[in-house]
Amino acid sequence: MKRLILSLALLCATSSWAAPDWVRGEITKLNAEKAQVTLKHEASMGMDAMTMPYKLKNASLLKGFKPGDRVRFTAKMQGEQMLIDAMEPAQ
Ligand SMILES: [Cu+2]
Repeated sequence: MKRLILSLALLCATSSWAAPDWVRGEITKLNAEKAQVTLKHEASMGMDAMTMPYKLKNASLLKGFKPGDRVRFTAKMQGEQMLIDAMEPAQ
């Protein structure tokens, strides 16, 4: 499972991620204790639409969100994984 998560993260690590841009998605799972969120994101910046887990820069970014919420977020590579540094409600 860890291997799968890692390869998904690397799949996202295209050069276009160097300049963070807002991506739209929907929360499918969240875990405040682990500062982790699973997002079903749209096709964007060379990535296909997919559902994948992300680490958050700060667990407080999850405040007020629940599964099913539509959000937009920015993320960048931090070591071997994607790290969300901003997330906000979206229509
Ligand atoms: Cu992805």
